Amino acid sequence: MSGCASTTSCGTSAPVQDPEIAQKIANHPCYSAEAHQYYARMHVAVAPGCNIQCNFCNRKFDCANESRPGVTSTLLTPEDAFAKVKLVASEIKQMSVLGIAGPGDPLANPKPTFRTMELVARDCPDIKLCLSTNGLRLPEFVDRIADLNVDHVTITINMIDPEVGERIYPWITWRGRRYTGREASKILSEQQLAGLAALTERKILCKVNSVMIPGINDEHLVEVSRTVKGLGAFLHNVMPLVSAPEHGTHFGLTGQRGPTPQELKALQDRCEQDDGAEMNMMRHCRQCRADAVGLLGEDRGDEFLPETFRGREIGYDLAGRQQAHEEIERWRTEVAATRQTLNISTGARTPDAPAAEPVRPDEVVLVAVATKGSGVVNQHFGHAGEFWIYEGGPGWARLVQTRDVDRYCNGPSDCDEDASKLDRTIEMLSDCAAVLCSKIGLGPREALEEAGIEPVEIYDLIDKAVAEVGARLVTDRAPAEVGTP
Ligand code: CLF
Ligand code: SF4
Repeated sequence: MSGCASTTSCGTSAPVQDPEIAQKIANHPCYSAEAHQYYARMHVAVAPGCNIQCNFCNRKFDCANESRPGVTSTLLTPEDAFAKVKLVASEIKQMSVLGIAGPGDPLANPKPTFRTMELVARDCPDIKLCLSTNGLRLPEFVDRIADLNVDHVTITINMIDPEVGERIYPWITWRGRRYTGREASKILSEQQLAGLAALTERKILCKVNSVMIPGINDEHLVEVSRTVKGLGAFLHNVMPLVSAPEHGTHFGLTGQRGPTPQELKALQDRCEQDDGAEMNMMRHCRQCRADAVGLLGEDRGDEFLPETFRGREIGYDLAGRQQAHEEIERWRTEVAATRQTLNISTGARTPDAPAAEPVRPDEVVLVAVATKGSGVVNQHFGHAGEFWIYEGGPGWARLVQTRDVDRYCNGPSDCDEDASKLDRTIEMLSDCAAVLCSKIGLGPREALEEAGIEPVEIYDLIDKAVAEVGARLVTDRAPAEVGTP
């Protein structure tokens, strides 16, 4: 599990000692940062409508409470979605979770949402069901969710104070009436919190998503974190507002900016520190689209267009999937054993080491990693579309963020030539002490060095490489340069 900045606790502190919870998160890529290196999710876009209006949303696009703004998913019927799930399950065997996250609000479209889940639950017993909602209608569907064995529910809670809420939500539609202003936010908040409490009472694992909107709810989100933790939420995912005029949203058109990666990390750190909410924080969200397919950092949706599954008879290879998962688990066990031998902590109490108490060293540096997954530094610097940002230090390798960049190299013809892309990548990594990648060209190597970021060519386990390079850099650097990044 991702996420701790405090010295003693982590993204999965007390709750993961419960074996039942450890089991639930073990192969869920969003609820466990470690699992997201190995397991994939898929979404099916079966829920078009929404019952509220967020100022960061334009209905032409997917729900921005769970998705990257500005992308539009193709809508499916439950039957088509079911066929797609079976096809993806046989092609991408590490796909372990089906999420319904839009493109509107799943619970504003209960029929297609639950029909899809019923079909999948019937024929695909090893797929976890996951749901993401704005929460307005959550209390009325809690029993249905429990009956379907939906084990993971995400509720987007951007405020608990209607005064803050009225700057985010212009209106809601509830029980056939439209509400505006503070009254709208009051109803929304009450419903969200009541739904959360009812779910956690039934031992359904809940994650809360919050969109960080600087100047509107950024300070307030620590209080949100504290409140949802009190109601039993397992994980808090603070995501950055992504706001551009071309998205046509209220915030985009009025110039409301999103946070920088550094501002986002600072808020996430506050939420989990002792003087904040001491909440488990998710650090590896990719704000994926409502029809996303694949590992969190990738989107293989183009391989599964409707013509590949519509009207086809598709079987379900349960035995083949189980075998693939067993292989993944064997590799994870090996990686965990290496960590243990080298005495490296990822800051998490993992299911395989539930009793370990992670202790963050006093001095750490940030290290960026280029990876295609599987726990290994295995990507060329120029091929990376994102970097994973780790805290590295003696015996410490903790994932704290992922950052998108423009792929620098798109093949031999334009590799190492786009200086502006390289400049932007270096700016994005400016607070990192080193970049770990399997290969790097001369141009970017020199540019990184000039910016004071050490390029390290390496092909090894991420945790091992981050801890080793981090330990060396902490020792090499002057005391004034290290500390909490
Ligand atoms: Fe999908 Fe969401 Fe379930 Fe994950 S996504 S419904 S909990 S299976 Fe994950 Fe994607 Fe972030 Fe969501 S990375 S946007 S948190
Ligand atoms: Fe848009 Fe999602 Fe908000 Fe509905 S809940 S208005 S779909 S961002």
